[in-house]
Amino acid sequence: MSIYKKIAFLFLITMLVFIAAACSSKATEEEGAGAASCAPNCTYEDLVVGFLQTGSEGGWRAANTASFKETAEQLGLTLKFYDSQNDLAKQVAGFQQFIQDPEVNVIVMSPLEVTGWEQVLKDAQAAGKIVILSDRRIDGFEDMYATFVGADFVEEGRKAGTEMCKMLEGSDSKNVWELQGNVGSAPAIDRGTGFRETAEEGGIVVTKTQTANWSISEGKQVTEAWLKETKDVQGIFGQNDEMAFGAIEALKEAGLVPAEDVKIISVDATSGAFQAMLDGTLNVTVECNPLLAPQVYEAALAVLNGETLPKWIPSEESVFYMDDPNLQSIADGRKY
Ligand code: GYE
Repeated sequence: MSIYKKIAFLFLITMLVFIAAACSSKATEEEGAGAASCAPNCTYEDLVVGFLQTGSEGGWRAANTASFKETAEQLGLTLKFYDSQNDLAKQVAGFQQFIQDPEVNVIVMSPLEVTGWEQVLKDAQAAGKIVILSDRRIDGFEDMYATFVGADFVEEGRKAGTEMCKMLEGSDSKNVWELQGNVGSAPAIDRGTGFRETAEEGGIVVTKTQTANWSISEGKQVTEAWLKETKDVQGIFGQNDEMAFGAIEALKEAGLVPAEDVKIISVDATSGAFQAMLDGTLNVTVECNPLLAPQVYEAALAVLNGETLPKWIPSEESVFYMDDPNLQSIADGRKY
């Protein structure tokens, strides 16, 4: 074969390789952040998940983090775990880090706040990264993430309001104090909205409300400060278990009997809440399920294989009561 024919042949082969490469990357771009080259037969081994956790603010978060780490191991997928230390700027920086990471094909985020995500979502889409929200929603930009796996926080608030109405039925005054989660977060905003929706129907007045950042110590400090002003309170709504535990301590030190003199409702239903109910200091806990990883990873694999999912995949939840005769056996059967 003449040298010219060899050159022409080599040139032809090179062109074909380039065209093939352009086609495949073009396919992924066209499908946007979705189907990977292994689609539709990707398996969990093909998943490399960059997970942006909020931080480590309590029992619920610890169970949620364990769910992601343990389930990743069980399924054989690669998990890159990023602790945002409850700092929004750190969470955004972690997001950018995963966008730059060529190995990561799915970014899962538990957003600290509902706003501030436009630019990184655009960058993730441009980089062909699949984005899934876990545990907490954001405001808008639904076309920029594949799905949200998590609870209906408004409904959790409604459940708490309904239970507080039942307990304060017949009470002359119905003054309730609310301990909120971190300002700007979906659970803090939505649980407050839902609680007022049903509580006000029962004549409840939320006379004091303030963030205690999901923590026992701040829940105690805030309640102590309020008790110095007045003891005219008939109920306390802790937007999570830890803040309610803080309020319980403050009430005891102020000589009031928690769950009797003042009715107390929390959200999460962690093992600590069951212990408080068994101790007779917490009346009701509204469950918020932290074991979200199996649903999140299932969604991630489906999108990696090119499927389109509903924008919200709700988690299953209940309500638990101090005066439930089966409380001990329920508590014994809990995973968190
Ligand atoms: O209720 C609280 C945690 O995002 C649902 O965050 C979660 C909340 C949970 O700090 O305990």
